[in-house]
Amino acid sequence: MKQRLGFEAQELPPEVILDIQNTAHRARADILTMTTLAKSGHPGGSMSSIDIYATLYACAKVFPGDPDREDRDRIIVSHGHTSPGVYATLARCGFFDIDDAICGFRQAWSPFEGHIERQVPGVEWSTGNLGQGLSAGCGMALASRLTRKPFHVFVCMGDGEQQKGQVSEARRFAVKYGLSNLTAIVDYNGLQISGSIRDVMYQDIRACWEADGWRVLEIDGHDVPAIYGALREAVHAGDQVCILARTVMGKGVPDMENQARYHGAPLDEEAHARAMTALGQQNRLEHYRELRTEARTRVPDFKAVSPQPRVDPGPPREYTRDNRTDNRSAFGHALADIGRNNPDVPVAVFDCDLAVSVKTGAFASVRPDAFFQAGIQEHHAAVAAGALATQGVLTFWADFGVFAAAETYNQQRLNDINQSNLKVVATHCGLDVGEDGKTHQAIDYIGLMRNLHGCRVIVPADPNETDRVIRHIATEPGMFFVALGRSKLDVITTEDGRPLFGGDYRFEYGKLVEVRQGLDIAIISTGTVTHHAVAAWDLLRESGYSALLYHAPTPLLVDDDSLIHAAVRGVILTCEDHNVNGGLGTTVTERLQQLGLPPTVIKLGVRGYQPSGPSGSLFARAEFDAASIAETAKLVIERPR
Ligand SMILES: Cc1ncc(C[n+]2csc(CCOP(=O)(O)OP(=O)(O)O)c2C)c(N)n1
Repeated sequence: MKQRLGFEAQELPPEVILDIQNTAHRARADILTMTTLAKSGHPGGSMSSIDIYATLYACAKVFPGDPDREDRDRIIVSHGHTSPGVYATLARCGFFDIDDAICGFRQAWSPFEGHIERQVPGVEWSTGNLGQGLSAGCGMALASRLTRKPFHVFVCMGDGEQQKGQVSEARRFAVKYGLSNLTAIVDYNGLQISGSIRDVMYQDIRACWEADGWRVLEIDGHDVPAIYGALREAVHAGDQVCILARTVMGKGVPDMENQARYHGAPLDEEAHARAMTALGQQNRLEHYRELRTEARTRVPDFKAVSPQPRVDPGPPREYTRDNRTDNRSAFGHALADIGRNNPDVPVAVFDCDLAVSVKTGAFASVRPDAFFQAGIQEHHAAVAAGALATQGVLTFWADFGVFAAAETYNQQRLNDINQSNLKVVATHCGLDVGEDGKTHQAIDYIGLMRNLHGCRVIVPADPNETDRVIRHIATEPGMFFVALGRSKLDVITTEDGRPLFGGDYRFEYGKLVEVRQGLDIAIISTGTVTHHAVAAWDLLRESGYSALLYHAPTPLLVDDDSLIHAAVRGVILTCEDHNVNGGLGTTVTERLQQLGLPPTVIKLGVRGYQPSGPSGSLFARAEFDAASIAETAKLVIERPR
């Protein structure tokens, strides 16, 4: 199919309309062959969306020969299960060979996964978990503004998908920030897996979009000139437009039309043959079955890119005994410094109605245009920020730990899958949240984030380390989760009173930091608990014992040299303001096992939800305050071995 590159023309010339219609027609056969060959997939919605896809990919500014061109329009398909339709259209537009898509669909050796994947040229965002695409679209629409690269963002969605709450979060955000370069297109086929969208969960889709401030255009979603006309109007409008495209599930094959069962079921081979006849297309099932073995050897070699801009982190701030503060304030100051030092670099900070507590206010004053208040819409904020962070914008999202991890775990998982460079800064983590009580105790974030293969977790000890960590992650591509507590803290010092994380200290991911030396036992602590571990070390010394104390800022990775040095003491005490399962203690135990080292690990940490109260008393209750650490260490040292 020929590319049009833009929506300038008032109308499409007849030969272009015919070209698009032919593409959609051939793509229908591709969809059916792909799904029948794979014996799975979602043909019904693919066929209702296909005229939209064919028109959109033909006319938007996308470049099959250069899929990552910076000024391309972004097309996000939020109902990622319509992958057969997306792959067929992209192939027919020249992004890759249709044979590869048909043969490789849902095969482990190929990128053509069951739900669309960013590794496929032309796919902007991996989706499948419904309801997230519009948020990703908001992030990309913001990227256009912040990077000053004019492009349009189109988000295709299902109608059943409209039931997800995150869709309305994204709608409101788009209106608030005037994202007129964002257009939504809903495939309004009236069906979802369990039947009619009316019966499954009634919703007045048009009214919902309008209530949130969008203008709605209703069209026949199989009429190419009408689709073009609506897209053209939306692209040139100065407001947010949603195109409700009335379609028919399974469109084109009479046996499939309006049948919810074909939402997620392929045709069997006989029905496939009948469908090819109905479509007037050659039945090439056998051909493709044979081609599969050969196709396996020519998987397209394409890697999605997620650029992160270079920033000058600026000189670190140094906190001393005289300026006692909390880690979150140190984060806020470092963030404001980065914003101030890099006026020409696209940066963004997202907040969910907690700026005062998470300390992003200073940044907001320095760079008001780069500060995005998403309201109490964490699912949306996580994805919008995550998508923005794949587009050359240094992006931070700060929130309470309980919302940044547990509340939005699936969104973070998709950010990870999409190779986002998002920097999540989670404050009020652990029992250090204090008086807020159980619902606000983020005591599982290390355990959760350890499942994300690309996300690095950092838990700094004091304001100096926090400052260095924030400047470090601003210069490092990739996704980070930085966990901070709530309390005001003294600066951790060396034995002779110098700030431990000041001077020429350089943060290094995975490296344990030696805080104190000693022989009788090794203590490894993370985050703010290191303060208590230092105090415990003093108590032990008063009792005539000596402990080796390491601080572990990266609880998912501990370096072997330090671990071996600790292991020589025979017993390692791990201390963390986190569930004892899944946190630092787990990492240490596992690594020792892998190294074949015998020492006993005693894990101090959270063993159950705690009540609300001052964090010091909660630490004592959970038995990882200074006195408890020292007491446990003494018992272990004095135990006959
Ligand atoms: C968050 C989430 N919940 C459930 C599913 C499982 N699921 C896949 S498709 C689908 C129905 C989608 O309906 P619709 O958006 O109307 O798409 P269509 O049936 O038109 O293809 C469901 C529930 C999912 N993928 N994501």
